[in-house]
Amino acid sequence: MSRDQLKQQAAEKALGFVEEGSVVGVGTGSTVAFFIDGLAKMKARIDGAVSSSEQSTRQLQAHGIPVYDLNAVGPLKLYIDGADECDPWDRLIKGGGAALTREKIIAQASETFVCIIDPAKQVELLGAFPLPVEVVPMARSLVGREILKLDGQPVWREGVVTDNGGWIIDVHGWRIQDPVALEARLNQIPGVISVGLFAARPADVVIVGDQIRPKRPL
Ligand code: ABF
Repeated sequence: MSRDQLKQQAAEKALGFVEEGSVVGVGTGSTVAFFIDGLAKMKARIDGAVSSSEQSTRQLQAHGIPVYDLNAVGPLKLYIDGADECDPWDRLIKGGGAALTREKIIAQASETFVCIIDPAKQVELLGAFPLPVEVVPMARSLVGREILKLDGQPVWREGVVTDNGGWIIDVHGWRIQDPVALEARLNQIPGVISVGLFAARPADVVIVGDQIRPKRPL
């Protein structure tokens, strides 16, 4: 089975979590694109969506699914999104698509975060995928220097401007033993908008292909 087929399987399985009449939190990326296509087939049974990116908003609206501002709908029951890496405790690296800040906001606002991935995203230790950090543009060099002090290698994703007007630094070279601590540490650097580690608030459910994956006890 191809990677795309495995992504599509995970996306279709996630449709089973969608409740009648609800507003669904929707992430970003190629796996989520399959989910949005599936959601379109049941659009008469949902109220609408909150979207984590302009890209997903366009796809949702093209299917005629209403997209709401998060402020207008309050806490959500469900958020569905992909990831770049997922460890055995459902902690994630996200942000390869540069949508991490809105993704993090919606994840925090949601009761259940269902992460949909293909098997290649599963790792024992986070960090082989460079960790995205969104920064206020004027803080790029400052944040880069702070990351160097933590033995990371910051690489500016030049030319990319996020939906929030931020810039992205991808941090190479980390093998992340304590993702909760690193997330908290990076969040303290002035100019950091958000960090692509979803460890303090990990996924609640991870679907790999067509399987709901059991979480390893901490
Ligand atoms: C978003 O899309 C991200 O946070 C992550 O970077 C990416 C995963 O993309 P894909 O599903 O295309 O592999 O959810």
